[in-house]
Amino acid sequence: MMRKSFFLVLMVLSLIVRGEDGSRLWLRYDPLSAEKAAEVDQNILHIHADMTKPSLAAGVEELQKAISGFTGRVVPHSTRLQHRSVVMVVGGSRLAGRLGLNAELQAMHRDGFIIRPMVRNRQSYLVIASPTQVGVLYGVFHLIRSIKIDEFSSELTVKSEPKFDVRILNHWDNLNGTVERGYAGRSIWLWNELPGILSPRYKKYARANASVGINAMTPNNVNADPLILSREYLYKVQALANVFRPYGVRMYLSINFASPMVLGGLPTADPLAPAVRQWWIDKVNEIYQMIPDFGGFLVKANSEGQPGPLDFGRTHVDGANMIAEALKPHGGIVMWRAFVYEPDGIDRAKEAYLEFVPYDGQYHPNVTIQAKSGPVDFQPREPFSPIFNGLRKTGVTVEVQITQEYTGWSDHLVYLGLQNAEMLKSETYAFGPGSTVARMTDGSLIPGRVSAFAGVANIGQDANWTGHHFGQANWYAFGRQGWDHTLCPEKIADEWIRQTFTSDPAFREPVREMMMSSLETVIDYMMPLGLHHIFAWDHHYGPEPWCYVPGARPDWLPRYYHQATKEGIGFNRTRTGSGAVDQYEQPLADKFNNLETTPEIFLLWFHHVPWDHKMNSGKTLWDEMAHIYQRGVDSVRSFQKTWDRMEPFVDAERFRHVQSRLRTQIRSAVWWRDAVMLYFQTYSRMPIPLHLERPINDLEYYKQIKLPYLHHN
Ligand code: BDP
Repeated sequence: MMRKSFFLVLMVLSLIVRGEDGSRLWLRYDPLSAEKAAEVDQNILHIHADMTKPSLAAGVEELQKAISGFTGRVVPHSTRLQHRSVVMVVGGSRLAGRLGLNAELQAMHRDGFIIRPMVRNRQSYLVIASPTQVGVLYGVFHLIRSIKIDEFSSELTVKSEPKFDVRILNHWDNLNGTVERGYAGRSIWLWNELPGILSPRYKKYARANASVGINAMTPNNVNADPLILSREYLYKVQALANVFRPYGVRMYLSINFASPMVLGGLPTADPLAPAVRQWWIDKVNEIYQMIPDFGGFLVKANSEGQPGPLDFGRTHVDGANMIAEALKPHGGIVMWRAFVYEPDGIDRAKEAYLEFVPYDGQYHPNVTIQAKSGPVDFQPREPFSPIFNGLRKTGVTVEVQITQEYTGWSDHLVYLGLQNAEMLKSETYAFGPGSTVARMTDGSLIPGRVSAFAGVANIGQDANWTGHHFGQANWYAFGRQGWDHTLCPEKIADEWIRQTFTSDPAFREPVREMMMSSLETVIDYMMPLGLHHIFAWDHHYGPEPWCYVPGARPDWLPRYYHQATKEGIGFNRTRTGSGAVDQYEQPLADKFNNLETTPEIFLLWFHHVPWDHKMNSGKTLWDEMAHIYQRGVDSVRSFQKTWDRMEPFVDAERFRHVQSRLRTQIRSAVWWRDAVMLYFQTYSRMPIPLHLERPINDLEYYKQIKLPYLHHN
């Protein structure tokens, strides 16, 4: 009793001192209820693991930390197997043999794990076993999560294997410390201090990733500075890789295709030039000497001004395969981005497909074509990119954005687990029904290729890592979905809430509901019914459907996408327009080609529609738009009410932070509604239905707004 209350006082004191700044993410190991603590106390008395294995040592450290936080008891590590131990077992070891686990482990994915109660010589253990050390660590995190979300018991039995092999975060961080499209402060990589000083955040970062199964990362922007491949920077990269290694997070790098010229002083970067090929081979060898488990390269080539093989009269295949050949002897891969939009000039949404699909089958097996989930650019809602049904003999990777470039930065509460799930579940029909985007990319339907899931990170130096406390959920969900894309986003949100805040249903249920409606909400007040890219120039935060910048590429301007006229609005991608519908498989192509069968959520993506077109609701298109924008605003209002009711359940610091962000969100939502409706009204010349809220400023006011908020870094 004495001991317990002393412990509680200590915990409370430490909370007061530390404050609740969100820095612990979902890995908050606070005291459990007496009943739950007793269950843990009874079942986990010792931990047994081979401490010479770094990932197992990390697992022991984590479990000890968690249990001491949960129950106040330090669980000793024991070199002997003892009754009621957690036993960590790696496939192929003597211990695995003694426990009879080797055959089963051999048949498993290398990152997979088993958690199983076992009884030997009248002693009972909770075994966590995997073919690899890192897999055991994943099992440890699973066990800790089970405790937090009330799924733990002495009978806990789990067998879990990841769906994607490579689950990778792409940081768009520049070497000067800024972050492209980052809204959580400056870069966490302190390049100037590296390799000598290792910020404690690096290990915390790796731990957080391991806890959700993320096993790879690129630290630098896809608009890559060639300097990253210099010897000087490789030492820095090596230092980071060493910190990440025990947590199974492998280092990859974004590279600049012209590096052989800029760094190597060659006159060309032509992928067929022998000197260039040799330069890459030498560079790759140098990297593997320093980082033996290096993962490979991410390449943005011939896109938005980046150099690439096309500059030398070669193809993407030539470029990707040259680099793949340099990496192959070491087991490395090339993640070659498909975010290109040059050739056709009629419809940007068609271009990645046109540029990559004709070469299907020609890429080496260690190349994966990394394509954004939608055909344009991480919009609040897009249909899936047809490249996922076009490439059938090539490894393809879905790239999603975790950072909220197009969904309100870190100011708006938007749960992107929903957006990922919508994309991954989309039916492509490439090999008939069941050919979802997830199955086209996870190796199930195109075996023998790289299987990967990539996300553009939302992490920065902010104390809470992601700017918005709810941005953490997007990092969390990305990892969980990379591990298992069949997990329901609602379950993921629920897990995250319970670990990050509380399991109390009076908090958990309303907050989960808020998260579950948050994606539809942002779509409603930004770009409903298939509207897309009517964002303001460059910053992509607010609306600017009128935007015109002299000399700018037409496909960087909103009018290109909304095509509003006095008659109607929307991009005609049917057979009478750009014909993009025919990049989809049947029956989708016909379905999208026909106004009547196109789902209304994609209406203006595929069709140019008269303002008085009759919608399913019976309203005209114009009235429907007005209602939907209002619905988005109303929904943010309801988020505010929900959150204010949550005050008793949350620490003051996080409560106020989220409350303040919701206030920003409602102001932005009203801004979006008014600006977009007033602007399109100049075309439709129809009234905003009188029972809806009236605009609070006139159009001229909104047109004056330029970057109203400072950049976040
Ligand atoms: C766009 C971003 C730009 C990125 C580009 C990319 O606005 O900053 O460099 O995507 O993905 O959405 O390469």
